[in-house]
Amino acid sequence: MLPPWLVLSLFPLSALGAIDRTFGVAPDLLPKYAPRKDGTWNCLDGSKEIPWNFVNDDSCDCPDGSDEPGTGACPDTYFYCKNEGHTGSLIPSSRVKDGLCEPQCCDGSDERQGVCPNVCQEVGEAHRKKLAEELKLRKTGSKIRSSYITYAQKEKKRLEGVIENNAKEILLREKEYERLKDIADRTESLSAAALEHKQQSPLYLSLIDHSNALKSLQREHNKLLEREKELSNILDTLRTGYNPNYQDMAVLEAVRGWEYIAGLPHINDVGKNGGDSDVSDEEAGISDSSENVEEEEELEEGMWTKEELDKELDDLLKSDYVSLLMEHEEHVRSPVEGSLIFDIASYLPDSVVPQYEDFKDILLGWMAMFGIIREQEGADTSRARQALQDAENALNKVKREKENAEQDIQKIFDPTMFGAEGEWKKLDGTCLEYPSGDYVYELCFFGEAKQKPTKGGSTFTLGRFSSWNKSPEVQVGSPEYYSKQVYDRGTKCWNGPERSVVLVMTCGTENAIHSVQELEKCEYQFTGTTPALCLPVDSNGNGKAGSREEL
Ligand code: MAN
Repeated sequence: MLPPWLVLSLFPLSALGAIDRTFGVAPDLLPKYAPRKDGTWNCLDGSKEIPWNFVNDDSCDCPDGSDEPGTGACPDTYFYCKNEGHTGSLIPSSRVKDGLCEPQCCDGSDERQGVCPNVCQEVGEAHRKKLAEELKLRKTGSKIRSSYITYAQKEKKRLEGVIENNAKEILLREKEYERLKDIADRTESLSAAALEHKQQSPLYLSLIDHSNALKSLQREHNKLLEREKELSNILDTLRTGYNPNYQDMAVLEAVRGWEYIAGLPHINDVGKNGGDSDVSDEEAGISDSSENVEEEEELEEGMWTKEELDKELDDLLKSDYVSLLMEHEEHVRSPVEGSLIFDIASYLPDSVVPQYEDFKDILLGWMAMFGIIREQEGADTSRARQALQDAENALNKVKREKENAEQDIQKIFDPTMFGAEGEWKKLDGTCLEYPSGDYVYELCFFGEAKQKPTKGGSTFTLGRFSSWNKSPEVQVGSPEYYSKQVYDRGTKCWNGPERSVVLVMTCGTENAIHSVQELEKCEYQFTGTTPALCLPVDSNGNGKAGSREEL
């Protein structure tokens, strides 16, 4: 015979008729489910006092239904399943004792005894396994994400370097631009006659003579080089091809002489050691004969080396001598027009020079009109202008580069672009593909999405990156914000909207698209994974604030 205490513990209270008044109460409300000393209890909304034994008696007494947490007798309330071995959950009271096993109540407590089995151990186990796998994925993914952040920081440093160099280059190029502008302005303000006069300067004429002489020397030098090459070939052929048995002293002398000049071994000694009668060009030292004789000679100060001559002489000969003449003028501050009227400016304070120049132009205009002086003819300014234009283009190019680098830096840590930590910058321009049906879908992060037919036909643009998750309730910079990207303004659909894509992403160790669906006509949804969404996991295995579990 079993002792009475054991009999009691083998049967649930309800089976014995004893009612558990706190059955179905969520843990946070448990402290409120206790009777007063006089055996009464207040409904949770405080609207009514009822006897404690009215709680869970399967009859609804409280207006807020709080007296029936475990029976489902009151509508619009919630029942709490403890789900021991897994995690507890709330279900609507309407689903209590409806004869159906709720997946949220794995312990079967929402139904009468014996209706639903308690499967919480298995469900809990599977759930914990899934969580562990997800955690592992998050850990691996977050390491990749960290490398993305490091990349963004390096990219920032690189761009800062670009900006610094550009700033220096801009200063230099601005000076160069001013210098060339001055030359171009001065060239333009010269009359053709005045320019002709200047070009009669002995210094200029001598410079032109030097230039012409250099050009002629260069031409003669090139001819001689050609000639030397041909002669070397003839002598090389003679050296390797003559017959020493004929004892022709004139030939031998010529061969010996050539070998001395070209720094070659005597041909009869070549190949003796190997005993091979066929002498290759390499063995005979023919291929580099010209270099053998070159000895390092000391150059006088300012003289050019052979390499400099090869590389820089052409550029020197292309110099704009008229511009040089103008610069020379500026340098020595010689009179501009050979008349006091053109010279006065150099004696005036800077502040009155502009007014003086205006006055001078008007005066010269009048003098030309009355035939006192000849009308100014445009000097040949095209080269000076071209040089100025080139300098301006080069300056603008560096300025644009600097501006772009500045904008790029801004974007790297902009939460509406590459994230507050710059974690998305690494993916800028990374393209993913996904084949589906008759198309291959392509999406380049922060660029363009495309639909490329595999059986011919034209590719459709599905849109360009326009924003992250646009929902007004989603906070900028939150993980949910970065879980969606919108690409819009694609090719217009026949009788429909412009094509667009919403890319829905979750944390994963790879950047990949996993599905493509056309939810509405020409409105596509891509799903995918990326490490950029794998937030770091702390030592307790939890994500940082705002991680996926907390969404
Ligand atoms: C093309 C594709 C389809 C789209 C139709 C709409 O065939 O872009 O995805 O539904 O056009 O006409």
